[in-house]
Amino acid sequence: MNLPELYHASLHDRAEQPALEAAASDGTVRTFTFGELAARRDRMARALAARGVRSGDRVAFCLPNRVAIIDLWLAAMMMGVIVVPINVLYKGREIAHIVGDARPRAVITTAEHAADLPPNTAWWCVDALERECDAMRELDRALDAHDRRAVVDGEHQARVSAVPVAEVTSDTPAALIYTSGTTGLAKGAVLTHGNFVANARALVAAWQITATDRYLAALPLFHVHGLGNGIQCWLASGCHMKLVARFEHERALAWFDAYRPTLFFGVPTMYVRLLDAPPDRARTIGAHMRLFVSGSAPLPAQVLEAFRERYGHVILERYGMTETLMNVSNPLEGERRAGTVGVPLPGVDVDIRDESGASITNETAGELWVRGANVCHGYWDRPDATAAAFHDGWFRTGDIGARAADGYITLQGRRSDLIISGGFNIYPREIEELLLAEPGVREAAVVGVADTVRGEIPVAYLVCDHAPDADALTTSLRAQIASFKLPRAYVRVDALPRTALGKVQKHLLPPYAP
Ligand code: MCA
Ligand code: AMP
Repeated sequence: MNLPELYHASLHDRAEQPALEAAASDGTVRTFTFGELAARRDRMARALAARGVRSGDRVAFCLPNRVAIIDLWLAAMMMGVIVVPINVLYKGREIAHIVGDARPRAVITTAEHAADLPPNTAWWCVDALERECDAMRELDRALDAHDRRAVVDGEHQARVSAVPVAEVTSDTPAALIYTSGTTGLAKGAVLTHGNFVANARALVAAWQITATDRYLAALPLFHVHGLGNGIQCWLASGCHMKLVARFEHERALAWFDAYRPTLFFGVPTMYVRLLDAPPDRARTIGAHMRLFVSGSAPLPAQVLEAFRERYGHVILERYGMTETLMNVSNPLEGERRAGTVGVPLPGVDVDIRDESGASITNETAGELWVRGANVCHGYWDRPDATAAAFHDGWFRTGDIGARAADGYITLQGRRSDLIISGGFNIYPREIEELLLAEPGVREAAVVGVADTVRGEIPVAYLVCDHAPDADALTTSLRAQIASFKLPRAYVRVDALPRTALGKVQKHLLPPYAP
């Protein structure tokens, strides 16, 4: 099955049903029906086709959450176009790598963010695209009121052009989503229509999402948690969604009060923020909620417990990756066990392997290998990285975990030294390389330090000629990388602890005390 087929029951069979509450192009919050979304999809497809976009092309977006991303996604899926999401917090260097690798026709972004694009990057202004689609709607209306054929002259030809539809199968790539390896250089996971369909179906069934649900979407749509889980579960189930530009903890409670969602997906940092709610308000919110889901980073057991006390709900924790979408989930019915990610989703095989690649059958920890229709086919233009990650149809996640006798899986760490802060990934190597380019820095090691709100925060240990000037380093780095990657502290050390072979032993660095 491809994605347009998955969406058909919502977009066409429920055309009159309210589908989405979000800011329109004029900034006012309004509700769109599924039928309106299908019409917006068609206009966006025509606008893209008029710009020369064809099946197999890549189109990137670098935007905070807004309806245009949904229009783009729906149009691209129908046209066989591959969407390349870019984190809106990224800066020129980070974007340049993605754009250079994916070679999209253009990046759809705002005039403000266009300033962060590397020089000579083709970009289309999202506001101009939306205005063009709105004008198309007006023209369509005018044409419908008159005799279409009579007014179609050369100028109008493009605007009344046919909606471009391509042949799309479950193996057609739907998105290239960039995720870093230990080198810090991001690779594009090629996720197909079939991957998204398998993931959406598994989650809708496992979490029993129905058309009566109301989903509050505050996760960014440029990562798979928001895009692969949120958007796909919404469209697959035909439920109602409220889309906000981004999670703002000062406003989140007001959204819950006014919208009365039944469903929320978040990263642990969002749940920590929600714990600030006064108890009465939290109880009222909890009374109309059905399900809170957490993922992208470990949910501390004490947050799960504090949230249960405050909201009367046990957060359901699940585990996934960009390359695989969702693999493992705590059950909707039955025990949601704190500190564990639950059991493999239907259709997903999880095997725990030792260093030699042999299956571990007792409760000893090993690397999680996964297999299923949810797992990507490989990395864009990187046969070497694809070959290293896949073995006999299994994908090596790099995550370390153990399976209890009753099947529950507990994650214990990662093979790489990835830091996850607020649900965003940080590869120490990338920051270390930038620090080494700073004057006076001779050696650098970046580590994740525990933080109650963000889970982990990056801290840099430096061997340098002079005491590090934190402000100067921050100013320099801020221009080069997303703000969530900035080290929160710089610690000067005489030397980095190293093995006889010269490898830095980060666990032997002095503990950081703020
Ligand atoms: C954070 N900032 C943002 C956004 N999020 N800016 C624009 N758009 C965003 N979406 C910036 C702020 O401007 C600020 O920048 C800094 O981040 C911290 O913001 P603050 O308001 O203090 O945020 P918070 O209350 O601490 O919450 C942060 C957050 C954010 C909203 C939880 O970390 C977030 O959206 N995380 C979600 C990440 C995600 O979707 N991960 C899924 C990856 P400054 O520092 O310059 O002031 S997919 C994945 O991992 C796998 C597959 C999986 O299993 O899901
Ligand atoms: P990404 O590289 O953005 O695809 O992030 C995927 C990584 O996030 C996984 O490999 C895990 O290390 C981590 N992750 C996702 N969900 C969880 C979870 N529930 N608990 C711990 N780590 C998680």
